[in-house]
Amino acid sequence: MSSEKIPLLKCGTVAVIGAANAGKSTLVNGLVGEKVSIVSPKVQTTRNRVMGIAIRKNADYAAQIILVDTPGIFAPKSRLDTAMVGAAWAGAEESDMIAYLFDAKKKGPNDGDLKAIERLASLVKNRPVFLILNKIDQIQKPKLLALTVRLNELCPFTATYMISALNGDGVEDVAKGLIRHIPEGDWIYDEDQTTDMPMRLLAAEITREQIFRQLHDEVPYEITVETEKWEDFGNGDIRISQIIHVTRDHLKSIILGKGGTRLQQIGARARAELEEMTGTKVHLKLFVRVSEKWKDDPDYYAQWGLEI
Ligand SMILES: Nc1nc2c(ncn2[C@@H]2O[C@H](COP(=O)(O)OP(=O)(O)OP(=O)(O)O)[C@@H](O)[C@H]2O)c(=O)[nH]1
Ligand SMILES: [Mg+2]
Repeated sequence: MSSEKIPLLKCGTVAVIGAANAGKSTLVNGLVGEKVSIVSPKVQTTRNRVMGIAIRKNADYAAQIILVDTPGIFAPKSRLDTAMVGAAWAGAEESDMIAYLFDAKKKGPNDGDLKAIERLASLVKNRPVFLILNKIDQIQKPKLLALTVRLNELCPFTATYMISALNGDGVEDVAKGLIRHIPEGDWIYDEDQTTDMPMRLLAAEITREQIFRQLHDEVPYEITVETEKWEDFGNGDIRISQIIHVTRDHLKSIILGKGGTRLQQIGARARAELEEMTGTKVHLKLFVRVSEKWKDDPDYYAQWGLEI
């Protein structure tokens, strides 16, 4: 008989929450090892719950970490904001564990952070909550220690980690820490699955990311992207048609740019990324349409599982 030990199966959900721009999506992508959630230097990039699946195996365990990336927690003003913040807290409350990301570059917790931490102090009573100080590539050690003490006074966090989601520093320690607390149990998803997001939505997100990266001021917040058609040709080529919905007419010309050059650049970058993701040739067609009320359209919220 073989004396080889069978690794313990583990599987659980981890909600990744924190203020807008803390680096939540960057961390989720880093743990998954693939881009499942879009990232930009602007706040409120993530608008819905995005699932990313990370797998770690060794002689002792085979763990499936189901990460739920969430929109940033902030004081909501509009209907879309309220739905986004609601989705973030719902993610936290439904998960086995919580990873609370804090941008260590900040002077300290602001009013919004204090409110969030207060809520976490009650959630930590029945599940592990990790404090993850992010962006340590830009900060001095003594400041990190002071911040750790201050935040742990406000909430008895299960553990504190200091990481750079951007360069990967400390990210594997977070993975190990999560696995320690993750329940034993069968895997829920196939080994090769990295997200539950349908390709049509993921493709729309890739284009939306380019708009967040290439356009300024209010423009990214006034758009949404919809994949209208996804056609597979027998030879492996894919044709994707997407509509960029804008709330006002003047935004259309901003997105198009002089002679359509801005839209071309958005399309070129998004296409390159889609080709990398799908491993095939992609033809991407982008249209801009004025849809004044997309933010009030129940279908918009429904496709993302958001409630209004
Ligand atoms: N220097 C530095 N920048 C980082 C780090 N992690 C993330 N960033 C940057 O911070 C910005 C925001 O990152 P995201 O991952 O989009 O942040 P988020 O928390 O998901 O933001 P929302 O979805 O808007 O709530 C991006 O420009 C990232 O490149 C880090 O460890 N160090
Ligand atoms: Mg995000």
